[in-house]
Amino acid sequence: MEKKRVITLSQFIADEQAKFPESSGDLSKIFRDIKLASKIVNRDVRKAGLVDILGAHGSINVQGEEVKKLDVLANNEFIASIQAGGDCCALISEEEDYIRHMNPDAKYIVAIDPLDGSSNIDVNATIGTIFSIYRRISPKGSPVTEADCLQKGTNQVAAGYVIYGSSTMIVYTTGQGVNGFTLDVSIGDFCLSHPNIQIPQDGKIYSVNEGNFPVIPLEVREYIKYCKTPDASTNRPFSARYIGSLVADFHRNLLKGGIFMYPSTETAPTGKLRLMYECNPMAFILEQAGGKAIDGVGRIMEVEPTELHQRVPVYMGSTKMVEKLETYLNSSEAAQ
Ligand code: AHM
Ligand code: MG
Repeated sequence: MEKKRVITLSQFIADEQAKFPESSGDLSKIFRDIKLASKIVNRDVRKAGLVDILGAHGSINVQGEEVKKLDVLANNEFIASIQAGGDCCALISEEEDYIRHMNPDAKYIVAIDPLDGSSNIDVNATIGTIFSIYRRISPKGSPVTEADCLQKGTNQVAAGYVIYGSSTMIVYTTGQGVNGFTLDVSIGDFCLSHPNIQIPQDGKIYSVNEGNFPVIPLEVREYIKYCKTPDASTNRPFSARYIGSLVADFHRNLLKGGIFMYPSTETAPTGKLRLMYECNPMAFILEQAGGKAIDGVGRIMEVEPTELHQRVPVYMGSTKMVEKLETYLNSSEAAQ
């Protein structure tokens, strides 16, 4: 039997870059840096359950170093790797209050959520890293400005996530479709396992924190009731699946079809998830995979960012499911 050729992430990126002979290769180098950091974070995540052996956060480990929380550690690893690579002029992170300035002569900006869903670490559930890459607006060599870092999602050059699940994967887009690579630990490399991912146009999974049901908008409550109402012709009731870890919930819905919702609540009128680190990258991936991502009014990627840690309500997934939700969001009956 003919052996299937393994395509590694680095090979894939090199092949893609070769299609654009005028490209500088800087973006590929940022991917190299993200790949390296994600392998280190993967190693640390896999050791998370050994906290009693290796030491709890704040304690001193056998090397005499302070044991850091995994999300702080992940933040440090991604920053160190991207900074050392030298192809990024600034980085913004969910873990940091301010813009981190890097090489002023570089042209790319990275936005990152180094370890999303970190409350799931203690219970051994899937977590992830989410990233997106923008081209700076200001000229190279000048100081990076807030406007460089606060660009609309439509300006993303690339976006992706790393999922630390039963296996570790990188899923990313550069605007030419979405591809997924699984880490083969025996060779220490990510190999193409999910070429050209397309989200099913329709699905029967809805993902939402239903504990918030009484405090979310009436229109969304009505849509959730629709998801639960039996109707054989539309495969209802749908299944509720909610891990509480965006990357895990998103990845499942991307492969199987479904809708993920984090609406506004009475105490969090703009929802919980961050535009720059969570919603925009996922929206870019989804649209590239044939899905849809909205904030309840319009396209997520059209939202004008006003601050680094801005939150937005988000509804995203299979196009037909999001469109069905929109009929509720736009219905005047529900609003009364
Ligand atoms: P985090 O950035 O503090 O980890 O929070 C983000 C996480 C997402 O992964 C997940 O979708 C959401 O919070 C779950 O929130 P909730 O527990 O309110 O349902
Ligand atoms: Mg997060």
